[in-house]
This record gives sequence, structure tokens and C-alpha cells, in this order.
Amino acid sequence: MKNIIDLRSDTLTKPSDEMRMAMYEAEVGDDVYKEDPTVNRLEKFAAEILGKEAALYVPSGTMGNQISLNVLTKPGDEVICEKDAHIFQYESGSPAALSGIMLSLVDGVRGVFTPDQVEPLIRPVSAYYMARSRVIEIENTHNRAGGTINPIENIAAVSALGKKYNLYMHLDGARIWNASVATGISPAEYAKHFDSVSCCLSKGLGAPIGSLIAGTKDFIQEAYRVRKGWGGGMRQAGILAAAGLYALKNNIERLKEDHEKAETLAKKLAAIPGVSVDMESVQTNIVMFTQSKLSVEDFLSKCSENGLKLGTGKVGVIRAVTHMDVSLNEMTDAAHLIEKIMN
Ligand code: TLP
Repeated sequence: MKNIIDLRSDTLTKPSDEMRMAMYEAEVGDDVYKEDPTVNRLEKFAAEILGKEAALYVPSGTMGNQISLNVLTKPGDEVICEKDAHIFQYESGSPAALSGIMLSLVDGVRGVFTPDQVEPLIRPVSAYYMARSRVIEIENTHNRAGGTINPIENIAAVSALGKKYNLYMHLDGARIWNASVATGISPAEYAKHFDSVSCCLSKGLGAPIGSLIAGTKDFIQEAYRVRKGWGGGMRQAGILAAAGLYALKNNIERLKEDHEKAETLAKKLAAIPGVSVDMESVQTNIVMFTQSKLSVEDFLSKCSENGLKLGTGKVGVIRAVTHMDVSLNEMTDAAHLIEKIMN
């Protein structure tokens, strides 16, 4: 069978034998009764890593973000976020559908917006006829901007502004592990600027399923209620949580290798005539590029016919995401194939 190089997403990784063994051996109970020892261990461990009082295991990153926003807001409230934020672009309109909230969009640079851009969007408390500004949301790393990192000084400044106006701060840290490994800044150091954090186990960390949210005990208590109401209470979830624990303990440092693969791929692509890569946005495991030869659809099919699977980012942009199930050598193969298509 022809070898397929699948760069559509880091969500495509399959659990390793060691991870499967940890799942096989997991001690389980009914997590809706809070009696699953493995889920409890995972939540405790995640809270520690993120420097928060408590954490909650949830089925997906989308549910993690949406539960967090639901707990922090009331219908009619407004969340300020970047215009390409995952909560705006890729969560099926859930802020409106599930929580009755609006999003106020900031035009960031490579996914990063500054306090100066946010301040004019914060609505005066006295303006009862306007939506109420309630939360500022930051995505780090920023998916649609190409896996870009929000500088910690900027996060601290936006968070200080949020505090000044009594706003909550939410971090979509689906790939916070990538940001942490790339900068050497710990997840807790990032998380301390936020009231709620959501992060994923099923992307670069290689677990098959699962995300976590973290915050104060009170926040998590409420989140627990909302998760149940939305049908996210799981029973012997320890089987899955064991994979998550394995991922947190073994697969964070190795993300460096994925970053190296992305950098290698980006450099090779940038050298191909007709392909354009914004090298400044290549900071972790995502490479966004455009090409002048074919429509996006035709380009993706041509690649796919030849064993290379790619995805899309913003309109007209192709996305390649590196992960543990592709090798550094395959980056050369992928670039060769694209070069051939471009000729
Ligand atoms: N992102 C997926 C797709 O939805 C685009 C991917 O392949 O990258 N926040 C961020 C920043 C994300 O990138 C994602 C997933 C999520 C939240 C949602 O996670 P899931 O897919 O577990 O609901």
C-alpha cells in the first residue's frame, strides 16, 4: 500500500502501543458519580500543571471552550476575541446557539491583538442599551493564524486591561503545550493570566479523545453542571483519561520535533516557485501557504491523489500540520511532491 503523508491535522494521530497499554490497564469507575480514579487523577494532574485550583475532563476542545464561555457569561453578554478565533470560525456558532452571547472581533496581526485594540471595544457599564462586555478570549497558539504564539508580555497586558474593566479572561489553549515548548514558558505561567483555560489532549499530544478545562473550584463546580446538562458526563471515562495522563506525562517535550518538521517543510516550500509562505507565522507545528498554480480544491485533490493530504486555513490558504505520526524525512517527500505539482 502506498504510504500516505497526512498533514490535515495533528488531531489525526493514533494512540501508540504504550498509550493503548495505559488505557488497557486503567482503573475505572463511574465518573458521573466522580468515582473514576483515573479521571480524578487526570483532573488533579492537569490542575497542577496549569496552576489552577481544579480541572474538568471534557470530550472535546469545542466543549471546553463553550462550557467556559457559558459559565462566565449571561445571555446578551459579549466576548471579545480575535477575528480568526476558533470559537468564532469553527465552533458551529455555539456562542450564540448555546449561550446566547455575541462575539466582538478584533483584527489581530498573526492572531495577536494588543490592549490598545481591545480597549475601544469595551462597552461602558452605564450603557444598559448595549451588550455587556464580559470576557476577553485569547487563542494560544492561534490555529487559523498558523500556530502563532501570543507573546507573554502581551497576554499580561491584555489581562491587566481586562482586570481594570472587570472582564473575565478565557484562554483557548488547545495547543498551549506547543506554545510552552517553543518558548520555554510553562503552561501555568501562561494560565495565570486567565480565569479559565481549555486545553486539548487529542492534538499534538496524541491522545485519541479529550480536553480539559481549568480554573477556580467554583468555576469548575459550575462547569461540571453545564457539562452534564450538555450531555458531556461520561461514565467509565478512565479508559480515555488514561490516554490523556499518558499524553501529559510523555508527549509534551517531543512537540519540539513537530516544530522542527514544520520549519523544515516551510523552508522547502518557500523555495518552490509559485509557493508563498509567511515564514514569520511558522512558529510551532502549523504551516500555512498559498500557491499560484491551481484552485485550492484542485491543488488539494492533486496532492491527495499522490499520497499527500493537506487541509485549508483562511480563504485560499492551504494548511499543513505536523505531528507525531509523520517523520522529518516525509517533509522532504511532501515538498518534492508539491514541487512536481507546481512544475
Ligand atoms: N481545531 C481543529 C479544527 O477544528 C480546525 C484542527 O484540526 O486544528 N481550539 C483550537 C485552537 C483548535 O484548533 C481546535 C480544533 C479546537 C479548539 C476544538 O477542539 P475539538 O476539535 O476537540 O473540538
